[in-house]
Amino acid sequence: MMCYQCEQTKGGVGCTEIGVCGKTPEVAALQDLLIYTVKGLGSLAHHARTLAGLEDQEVNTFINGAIFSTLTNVNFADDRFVEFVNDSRRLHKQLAAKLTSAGIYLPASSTTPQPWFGSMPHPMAWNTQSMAPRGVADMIEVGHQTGITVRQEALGETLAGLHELLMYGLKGLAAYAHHAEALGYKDPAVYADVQESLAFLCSPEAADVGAVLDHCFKAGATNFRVMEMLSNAHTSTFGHPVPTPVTLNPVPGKAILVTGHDMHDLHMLLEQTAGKGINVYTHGEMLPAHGYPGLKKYPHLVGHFGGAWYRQKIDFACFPGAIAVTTNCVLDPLQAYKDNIFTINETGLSGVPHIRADGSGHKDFSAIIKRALELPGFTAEDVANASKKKDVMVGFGHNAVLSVAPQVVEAIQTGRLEHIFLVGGCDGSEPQRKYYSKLYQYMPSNTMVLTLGCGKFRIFDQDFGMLPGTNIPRLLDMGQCNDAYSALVVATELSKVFKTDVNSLPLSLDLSWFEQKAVAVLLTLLHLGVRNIRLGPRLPAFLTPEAVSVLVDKFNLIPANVADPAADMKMMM
Ligand code: SF4
Ligand code: SF3
Repeated sequence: MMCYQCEQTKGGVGCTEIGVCGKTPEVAALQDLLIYTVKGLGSLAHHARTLAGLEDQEVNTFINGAIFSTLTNVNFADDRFVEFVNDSRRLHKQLAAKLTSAGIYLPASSTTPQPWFGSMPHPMAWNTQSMAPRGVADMIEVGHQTGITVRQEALGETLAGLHELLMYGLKGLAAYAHHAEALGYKDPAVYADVQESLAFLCSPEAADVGAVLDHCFKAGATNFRVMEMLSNAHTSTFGHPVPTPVTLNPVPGKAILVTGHDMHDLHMLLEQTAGKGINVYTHGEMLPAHGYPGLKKYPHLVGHFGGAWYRQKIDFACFPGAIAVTTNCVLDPLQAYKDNIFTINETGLSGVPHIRADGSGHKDFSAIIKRALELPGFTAEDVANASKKKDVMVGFGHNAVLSVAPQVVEAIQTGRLEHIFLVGGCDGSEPQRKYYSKLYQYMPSNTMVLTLGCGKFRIFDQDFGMLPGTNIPRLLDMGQCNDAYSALVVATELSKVFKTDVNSLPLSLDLSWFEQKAVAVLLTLLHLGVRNIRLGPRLPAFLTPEAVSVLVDKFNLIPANVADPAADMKMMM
């Protein structure tokens, strides 16, 4: 195997024997094969749209979901990938038949093999081969021929890495689009953009560095629209987030812990648990849910339990109830809680029950509820013995922040607010990430910090006090990683007030990245022309020094100085 799609990749180079995340070489091969086959299906869907105006919603939904399943820490179940690959080939044949019956035939050149597929044919040709493998072992063998190393051999490391940059950006945006779709929000242009990029990656044009970079920034543009769509999906369904204190202290009673990003699942679970004497807690990226009026109205959404995703083996092992995993990040479970955990949507773990939606999108969570009722939950004694923690605040989406914008503007104009930091992105277990914890210690008291993503867990329970002379907290959490959209809305509004551009505001972006959603957000920022972004704790392994230098020259992208956060702070001020 060879995988370098996330920040924690082995030695900052690549996971080759087993993933640091726990991904086995077998699952890695199946994921590579899935991406290969989806490139073929995406190409066909792109041709069907452009040549015949043919739109296939089943294919559109499938492509985004399948891509999402290969994100870091989403799915480790080999049987699910076999199913995805078979579905991709089935949908390909189905769509090809529709084209044929419409009298549309693709030119033979559309399936010309590209050198970066090595000994494999063009993915569109493979998808229609009748003798293609069906069993797990066969698929793993073929999957080994579709990995990154083949592209590196044909394209060189820089261009192969840029192909991956585009693919990872697509993974992030497909995941966000899939969340929005769960709430009934879709944009035909987003499917079209994803599939055009998949077709591009199978075309001779993808041998050109400039063309690949253009597609990367185009993916950033698409992701901006997707984050906006997801933000609208959340706020139209659940209302705009409002500042809300959230307790970190459990309460006595049966319990379910909900982790991941999918608020639609949390909502369905809250509906199905209402009146059953079960308390629901958020974990990880689900914390911002407490700020949404349409979710906080449920009295049995009682609080938040645990920290960032990488602590889940500790948090889940001591949670006395059932655990529902809606999206990333999920890790191979410990025996201590394997019987209590359930995966939903694109997530998957071998040997763990998985809950699917029925034809109408409804998910039956009765198995989770049954397990929660079997388990002890928090006893009065547990609660009495637990150390008491202070509440944390959530709910500072763009609506809430813009409602205090006049005070923020006045504070900037009078010098009471000297600088705003946006410290957004992912968290992780590596020691270098202490940089982010330390960075906050050097922030002068006349500064504010906006957080988003699971990176917030570095400081979410610390008291930063109020901005001098105001009733505005210095620490404002804007939400999940996709709420980078909210941060951009606020930055754009501030730049209008000050009649300047975002790059000239007293604002610094210090981003922590881990997985491919963060790659999509980074591409969006670059597409919008945001400069001087700090990125850490390490630069992506898939970008060679040559590729990094392009981004440094064009956008002044700055590697975070993880060894010296004080120096970084000085530079940002
Ligand atoms: Fe390694 Fe990250 Fe790939 Fe997992 S997802 S195999 S940790 S690079
Ligand atoms: Fe975190 Fe997995 Fe990226 Fe959504 S939950 S920010 S790492």
